[in-house]
Amino acid sequence: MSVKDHLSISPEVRKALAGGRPVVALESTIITHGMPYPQNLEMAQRVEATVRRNGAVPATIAIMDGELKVGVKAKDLERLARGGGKAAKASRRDVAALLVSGAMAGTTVATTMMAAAWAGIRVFATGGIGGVHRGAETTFDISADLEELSRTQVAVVCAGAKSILDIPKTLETLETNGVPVLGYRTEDFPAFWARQSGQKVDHRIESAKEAARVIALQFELGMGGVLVANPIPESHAVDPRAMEAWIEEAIKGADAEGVSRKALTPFLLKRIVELTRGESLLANIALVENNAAVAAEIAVAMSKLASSKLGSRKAKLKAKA
Ligand code: PSU
Ligand code: MN
Repeated sequence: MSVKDHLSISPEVRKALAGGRPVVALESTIITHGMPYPQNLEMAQRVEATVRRNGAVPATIAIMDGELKVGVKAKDLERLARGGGKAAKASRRDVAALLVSGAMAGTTVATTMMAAAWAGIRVFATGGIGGVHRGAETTFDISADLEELSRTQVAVVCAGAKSILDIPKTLETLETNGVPVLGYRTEDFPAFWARQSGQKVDHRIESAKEAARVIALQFELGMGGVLVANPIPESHAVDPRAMEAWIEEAIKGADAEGVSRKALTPFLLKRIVELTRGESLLANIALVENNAAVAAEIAVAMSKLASSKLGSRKAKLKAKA
């Protein structure tokens, strides 16, 4: 049995992959733990439509009914969104246990990357990645997303990392792990709700085609994942100074209530939505959609690149014969 036998890939995604057509993976923790119902469902549906509008097939990944699903059906998307409150949050280490228990779970960035790579999907869109939490020097709370990026050949398009994290330490860990950080039309590493974090990216890229070339080469060289950092649209960015005050308040609340470990990110996100009276939620939805569009463009460029390489290899063989 191969690892692929443990995936339940939808017919549409399977067909697209077999034909070398562009596919974009989407995570589901953002649905189950990142946003309230019904905004989470609306976001998930809109993001899938955005991927399609930009020429790729969406593959939302989740664990349900004892299956690791790659490309969930419309009905299952609704179950995930409605049942979010009761769903588990599946990190890499939870997958086997959840498949045995049959529990419903949203997959984190780390787990979605792993499943995407197993299925043969190379591009993935999310909101923001997990990272090194503030105070990690005492709590050791560093997201499994960073380790996964170091070993799994998937390009993750995100709006940087949330400023609830320690962004310099997050970037430092990505460097240690050998993960290239590409700024999409920016030199600044974005901070999720804000377009800039004050930290620089390693490499600025100007187009989806340029991103596709870097990603394809990184994978040909046998290296791990790539992070594409795409800033939130200007129209939805939140003032970083106001944000910082709300973040500090949310972190204080988590400390006071003793919230830690895997519950911490969902707690902070929820609290910040309350403190910003929904402004952070609107921003979150806008940036995920923006990332989905760029991810689809990159997936299209990667599939063109692969077919032109295949074409020139065939032409060379023909010339030899
Ligand atoms: N970004 C969002 N909303 C989210 C998350 C990221 O805009 O809900 C989720 C992602 O699934 C990410 C996870 O992988 O939070 C990180 O959790 P932790 O810090 O526990 O690793
Ligand atoms: Mn954590």
